[in-house]
Amino acid sequence: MPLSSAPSALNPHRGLFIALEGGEGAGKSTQLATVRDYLTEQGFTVECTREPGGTKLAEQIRSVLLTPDPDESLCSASELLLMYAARAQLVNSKIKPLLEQGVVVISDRFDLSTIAYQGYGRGFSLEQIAALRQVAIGDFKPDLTLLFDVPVEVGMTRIKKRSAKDRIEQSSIDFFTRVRQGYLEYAAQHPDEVCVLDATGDVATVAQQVRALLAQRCASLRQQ
Ligand code: T5A
Repeated sequence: MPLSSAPSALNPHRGLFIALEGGEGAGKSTQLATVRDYLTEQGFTVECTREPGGTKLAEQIRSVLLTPDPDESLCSASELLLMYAARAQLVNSKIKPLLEQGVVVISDRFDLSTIAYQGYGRGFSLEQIAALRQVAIGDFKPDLTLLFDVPVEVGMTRIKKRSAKDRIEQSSIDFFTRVRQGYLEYAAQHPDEVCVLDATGDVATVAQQVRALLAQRCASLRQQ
């Protein structure tokens, strides 16, 4: 069943776009299943995607972004530009067409990751990021963003058992501390766009918070 929310000024589509955000090991990918299952149970047609990636070409860009290369390091400007190249591809070739069909699209990360990682983390200004965003996706933005927040050390402990870290996961604790600060500052400034969830509890406890939040938000979105 397509979601019956009215087209908004920013997303002139009939579907709904939900982004999941958070630092490394925050549990986004784990909770994506909770969001998908809850909305499917409510009768919505749901598609999941991820960033960077989500289409054949964007997945190729993801590989360039995340695969460590001992011979040549990717400079920060290339990293930023490639994030937006992947995003433009995903939004235009996949997300917008799905929304036009009334599908609910859930993305594991979206534009707020760029503000947190490339902005607060790498040091690009929010004005530089806004200019690139405008080129890549115009005014397109999620209808709802769920920010899974955990202290950096908690997230790092969760991903420690991974055999190999990707290129960005190899960054310093200081970098991830700035990323978390970026997420929390943006959320505090945009409470209508971003819902912050305390993701330090176990998987079941966080899932319970997610379902409660969605129950509340779906009711209000249906009334729009
Ligand atoms: N990036 C991305 C940018 O720099 N700029 C951008 O614009 C974009 C879009 C993507 C990388 O790219 C960067 C950010 C990232 O560094 P990725 O592989 O997609 O790389 O990595 P992440 O999205 O960071 O995925 P992670 O797996 O690291 O984090 P998740 O998805 O938040 O965590 P999840 O669910 O995989 O869980 C991690 C571990 O913790 C356990 C899980 O079982 C798993 O083992 N776990 C819990 N343990 C205890 N309690 C809980 N509540 C738990 N929830 C999960």
